[in-house]
Amino acid sequence: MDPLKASEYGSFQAHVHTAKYGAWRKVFHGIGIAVVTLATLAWWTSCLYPGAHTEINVHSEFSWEQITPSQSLVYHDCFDGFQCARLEVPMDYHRSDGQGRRFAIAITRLPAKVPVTDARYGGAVLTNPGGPGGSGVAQVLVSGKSLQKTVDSENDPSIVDSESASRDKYFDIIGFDPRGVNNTTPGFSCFPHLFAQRNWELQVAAEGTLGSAQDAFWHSWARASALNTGCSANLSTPPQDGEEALGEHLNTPPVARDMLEIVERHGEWRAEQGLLEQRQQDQIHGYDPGQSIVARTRWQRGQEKLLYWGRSYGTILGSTFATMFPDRIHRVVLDAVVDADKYYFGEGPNAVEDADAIFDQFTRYCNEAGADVCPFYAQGGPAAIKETYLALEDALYNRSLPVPASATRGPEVVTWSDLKVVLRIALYQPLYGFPQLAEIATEISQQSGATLADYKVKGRSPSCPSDQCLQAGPWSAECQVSGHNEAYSSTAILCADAEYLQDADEDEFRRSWASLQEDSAMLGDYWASLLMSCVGWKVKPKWKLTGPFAANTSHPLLFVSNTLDPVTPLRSARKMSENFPGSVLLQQDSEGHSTLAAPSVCIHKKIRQYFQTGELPPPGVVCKADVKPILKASPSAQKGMNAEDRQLYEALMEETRRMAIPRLPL
Ligand SMILES: *[C@@H]1O[C@H](CO)[C@@H](O)[C@H](O)[C@H]1NC(C)=O
Ligand SMILES: *[C@@H]1O[C@H](CO)[C@@H](O)[C@H](O)[C@H]1NC(C)=O
Ligand SMILES: *[C@@H]1O[C@H](CO)[C@@H](O)[C@H](O)[C@H]1NC(C)=O
Ligand SMILES: CC(=O)N[C@H]1CO[C@H](CO)[C@@H](O)[C@@H]1O
Repeated sequence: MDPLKASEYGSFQAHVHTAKYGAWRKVFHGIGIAVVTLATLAWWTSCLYPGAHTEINVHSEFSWEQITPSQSLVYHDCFDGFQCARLEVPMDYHRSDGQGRRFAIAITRLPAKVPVTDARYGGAVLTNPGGPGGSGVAQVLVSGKSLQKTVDSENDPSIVDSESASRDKYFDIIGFDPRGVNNTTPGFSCFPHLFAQRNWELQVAAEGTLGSAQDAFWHSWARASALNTGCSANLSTPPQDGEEALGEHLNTPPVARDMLEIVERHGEWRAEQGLLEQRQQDQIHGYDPGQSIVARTRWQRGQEKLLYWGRSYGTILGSTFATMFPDRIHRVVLDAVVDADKYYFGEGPNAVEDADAIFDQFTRYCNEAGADVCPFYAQGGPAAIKETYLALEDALYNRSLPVPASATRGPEVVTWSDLKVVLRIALYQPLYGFPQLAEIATEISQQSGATLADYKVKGRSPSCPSDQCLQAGPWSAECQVSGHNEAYSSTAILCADAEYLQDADEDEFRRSWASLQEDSAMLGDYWASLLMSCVGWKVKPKWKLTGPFAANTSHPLLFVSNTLDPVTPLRSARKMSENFPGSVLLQQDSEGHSTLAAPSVCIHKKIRQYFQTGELPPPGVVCKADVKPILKASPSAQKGMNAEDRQLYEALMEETRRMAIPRLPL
């Protein structure tokens, strides 16, 4: 398991606005306050109103159970301005009798700014936020508007002239929860109830991550075995003889097939809307002999094509789809590109090969910014800063830091593993994480762990079992709270995709761990802990691909990656692009994970161009990021911006702030 998930530190922003140092803090000021309120609320809500349904109903009337799953897309208003549907798909697409268990895929649509019947309607862009195990529904709720801002025409859709009608495109954004994730049913849990899960997680965190101590290896190994043996046994047991076992159908290829189903059903739905609109127009204006609305909304049955934007693990989903259905590609953006051979089969260089270079950037920026802005500044240049940091890690390794109780929390101990979490966030999201690392490392070097302790505590979410759960008993449906098993969904999907990880024995594991440590002193232990999360997992997926992940697609893919990415190195993007002839790799010159690491108007305008016209940038284009971590936004970058670019920049900056804490590995 990932022993110290970032989610346990979910509300670090809370402290940012009270921090003592540096100009960077202003950038995050606004969101800091919002998160304090949320974190406090969540704590009380979970103990006063146990169970997700109560929590959701406090805020809105909508709950997914209100929707009856169906084999066509039937949308219902939900979440204030969105539409939701539950699409029934077979668990096993290869089952020939048409019987068997089914998933109800949860789908949320942010409607396009024009009706689907409008000539300027561009289609539905499916998204995946990464993970594995990330919720596309949550992504659209949180980031849908920002994604739409990038892909949509920058022109105001309310102004229509003949030129705009043939030029400007506006898109739906559709997020879905993959099998095993969040609102898609049936779900699963590895624990009898949430209370047991939280207790487990506290112990995992207290024991420390791989590399944190001599005995950490066996602690982690034993925990992985205990968790996975039971959980995978549950997942590979069908509810009745002859029925499908959930765990055998959670891997990526069937999810790609689900995407095709969504795309087809969207075509069907669009055609229905077209027919209704045509009838209405005919009534008002007289019969249109050309039936132009029907014509342009027609369902191209069996030929509907995909529009997609996937990040990180979402690029695995995208390249898997492109391999399986190469003639169904219309627009596909793969952002923070994972090497499919490495992910599925463990073949090729380590994912973390560039991670330490990002840490080196931290020392450079900190040095350049100076002591006024970067509290961790040390005289002697970047090398001195690095040395100071490594010495700090070493000191913490043998001596955790005691942190006495404060007005808001109990006593805590701050450990080497805790600092490693802060470091990981810094490497994934430098814009936010570098300043945080500088602040916390400085405090620790002054023998204070208060900020880090606050951070740990605020990220925890204790949970009392609900009355219904207590009555129905452990493992009952009443004790399952959807949306709380993200980390375990992640494991279930990863271990089914990367079957080779299930079989690794101790020696093999120690070898790959050593190789990861060699490639990255900063992130090697963390990555090894992910690989270890499949120890004892025993579920064989039913539908799997052997590769290669490569194809000639009906429209070329657009790959996007950062110059330095901690877990999806540029090298992977180059390789994947070679596997898909005609595709282009667009490079964002920044450090961090995915385009969310830093705003780049240049990148997003290229992505917009691709969605608007299908046109790819020429090979070799490198776009600058508009902001550098620790150093402030480069004034020259923004000076050249017109009003529209400026707006896009603000939206991207907002998005970067929102995504400041990566919860899942990919
Ligand atoms: C921690 O303590 C052990 C045992 O005393 C010692 O061998 C090791 O070098 C120490 N590690 C660090 C990083 O100081
Ligand atoms: C699950 O989906 C709900 C919306 O139904 C969303 O509010 C929540 O954040 C999602 N949970 C996760 C862990 O993504
Ligand atoms: C793509 O098409 C070319 C030309 O027909 C062929 O040589 C190549 O093997 C194809 N690539 C893939 C990945 O299918
Ligand atoms: C849903 C399910 O199958 N739960 C089972 C998981 O494993 C425990 C412990 O073996 C069983 O008691 C549950 O019924």
